[in-house]
Amino acid sequence: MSGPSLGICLITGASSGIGQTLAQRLLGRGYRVICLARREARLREVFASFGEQVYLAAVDVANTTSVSEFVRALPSEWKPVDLLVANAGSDVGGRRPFVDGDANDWMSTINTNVNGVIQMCHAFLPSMQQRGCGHVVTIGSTAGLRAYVGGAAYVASKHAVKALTETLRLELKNTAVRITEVAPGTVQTGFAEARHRGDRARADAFYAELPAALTPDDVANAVLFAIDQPPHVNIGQILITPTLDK
Ligand code: 8X3
Repeated sequence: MSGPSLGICLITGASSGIGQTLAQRLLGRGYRVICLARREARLREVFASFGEQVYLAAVDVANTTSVSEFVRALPSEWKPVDLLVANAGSDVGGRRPFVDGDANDWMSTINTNVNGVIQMCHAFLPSMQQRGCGHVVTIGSTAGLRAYVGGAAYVASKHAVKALTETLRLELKNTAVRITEVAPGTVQTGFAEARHRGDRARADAFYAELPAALTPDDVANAVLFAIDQPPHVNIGQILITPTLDK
């Protein structure tokens, strides 16, 4: 992906937060970007000014039918994806003790955060391997490195993202396809509000408790650093935390 050729990127969870910021940064560099999210109206609003440089699609990465229909409908000129960023993630109903939460919420988190990554990698890695190029970036979390009380499914899901990324790295050994996990600490986005089902006050209180949080641009910087390396350099993992919360 590095060098002069401007390829095709695909970002899941592109309608807000890290995904939106990263998509805009890549578009600003001239890449063509496939932006996926569940909220089609929001995608259209955010990326209205980018015309044919973007391909927008309403996709729920946790849903096998949704993903397979998207892949089938993707026009051939958009199919050779050079950079896949498996960013979509959620923690709806999280940050509470396991037994107090709803088992459906825990399973939904696993579906989005783990099965979503599996589906996207499974759909786009074969073409990268055949073409002998490409880069997969998974968005993990510090929750993939250490557990915390109230993390239940989210911690499990991000440990799985880390493990999946490491395994794929081994399986992609001796290919030119690169794979990177970017693992941020808390990033201030709409993530906490979604976790609390639109309770803005709870979300604001969560971020207010932290000495500082990361911004989506901080995470985008890490992704860009990984893809900007020369082709023989694979950045395996980037851990980013707020300086005051190391
Ligand atoms: C980090 C999630 O809970 O710190 O991936 O916002 S949280």
